[in-house]
Amino acid sequence: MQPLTRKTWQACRSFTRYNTPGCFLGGARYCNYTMMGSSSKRFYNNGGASSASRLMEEDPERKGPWSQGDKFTSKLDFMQHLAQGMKPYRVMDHTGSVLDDAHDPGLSKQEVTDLYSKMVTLHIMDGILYEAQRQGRISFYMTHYGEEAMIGSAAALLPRDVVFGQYREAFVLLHRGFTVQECMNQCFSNTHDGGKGRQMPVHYGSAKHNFQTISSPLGTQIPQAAGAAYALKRQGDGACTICYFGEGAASEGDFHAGLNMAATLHCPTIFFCRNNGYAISTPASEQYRGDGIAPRGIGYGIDTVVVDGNDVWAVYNATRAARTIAVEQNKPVLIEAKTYRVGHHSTSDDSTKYRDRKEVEERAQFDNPITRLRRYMEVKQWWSPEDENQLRLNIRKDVLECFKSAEKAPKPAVAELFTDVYDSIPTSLQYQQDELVELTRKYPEYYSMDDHSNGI
Ligand SMILES: Cc1ncc(C[n+]2csc(CCOP(=O)(O)OP(=O)(O)O)c2C)c(N)n1
Ligand SMILES: [Mg+2]
Repeated sequence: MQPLTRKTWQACRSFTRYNTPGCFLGGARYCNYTMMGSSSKRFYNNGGASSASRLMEEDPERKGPWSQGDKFTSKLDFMQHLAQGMKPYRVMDHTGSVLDDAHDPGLSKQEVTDLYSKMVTLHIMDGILYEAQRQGRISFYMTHYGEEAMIGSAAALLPRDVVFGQYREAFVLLHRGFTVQECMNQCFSNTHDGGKGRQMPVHYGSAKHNFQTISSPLGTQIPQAAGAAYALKRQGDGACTICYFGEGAASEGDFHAGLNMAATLHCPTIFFCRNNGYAISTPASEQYRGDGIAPRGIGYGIDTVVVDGNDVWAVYNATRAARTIAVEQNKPVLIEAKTYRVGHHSTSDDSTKYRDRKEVEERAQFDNPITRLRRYMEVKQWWSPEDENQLRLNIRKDVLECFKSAEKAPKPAVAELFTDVYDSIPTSLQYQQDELVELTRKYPEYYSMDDHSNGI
């Protein structure tokens, strides 16, 4: 493991074009982070990591629990706060004005309008599927209201980067070309659903789009993303994993296991925390006492940044810079995107029982991430009210067509319940299948197979 020269170190830090106010604070070795008590500024490069032993090399500065930066003090001082605090990085304010032109990612009009169109699509799809659940046409749904700017993270990745989501990340799929029809098929659990109707709605998955299937237990994706990143590093294709989770999931043990594993094994993972202020009915103020989730990343020696999660460009720039760090230096990065969950947690929740309706209305109105990007386009004179009306009309029409077709499609064959896990079906499972067939034949009035393709 070679200490990088000053020149290379500066190159590594070129991402700190974005460093004020949203610089990635890392481990004690290169951030001026007084709580960690170190002034040394050196990156360590694992030199391309070609062998397993090299992949696991130790930090040469560390001897047992001591680091070279350790200095003794005769002052007994219990630290409670970060010396500098962690200010969220922002590119444009809620009027769509860019604060510092050097941070405008400078995407073309086409690229920006495509991104905007995906945000609006997500919003309209959410509205239609949410209402469909209220009408009993699908069993469950979760909206992304207020969190649409997170699509900026998807735009900053490459298709080969592998996504581990929590459940509120359909924006990545839409950005990668997973169609609205495919979303609808999944939510209706119909025969065209890639998951063969075995998952609850919004538990999407797509091998084609490098999107690992969502699983309901919170936090499971976090160590998985670290492990998969380790494998990607060994493959040497220059890909990383991105792992999305809510601030609530960061209370799970898996969060700590995953971050520590990624830090010590030098895994190219972007940990992306969507801090929307609530874990169902538990507000952030009752979830933790620290300054959000970000300080935990620093505690694990991970480069960390806090961003304004309602600013699509802040999310985009931070994720691009994080990807560079992850892939070029084989290191994990933590991004905490601060936002607000405008919708109910899910269709099983009624948030008026634990928060003021007015609070929600104000947040939705004052700082809507979709409106912010629209204003940015208006400032550039790329967008007019007519464009807006036309776009919304077209999207609504397309989404409703997909909805109708998904609702009409038959459900998967019931026999699919027993496939795809074992190479050949074990006796215990065969017994269950035989029992199911027998019951459905005996009580056809309760177990109609009419909606299923190929019946039982
Ligand atoms: C291990 C586990 N515990 C509890 C739950 C129930 N549960 C589902 S979502 C959720 C809140 C998660 O909040 P957060 O991670 O902040 O994500 P958000 O819904 O805000 O996007 C809880 C407690 C679960 N699914 N898994
Ligand atoms: Mg949350």
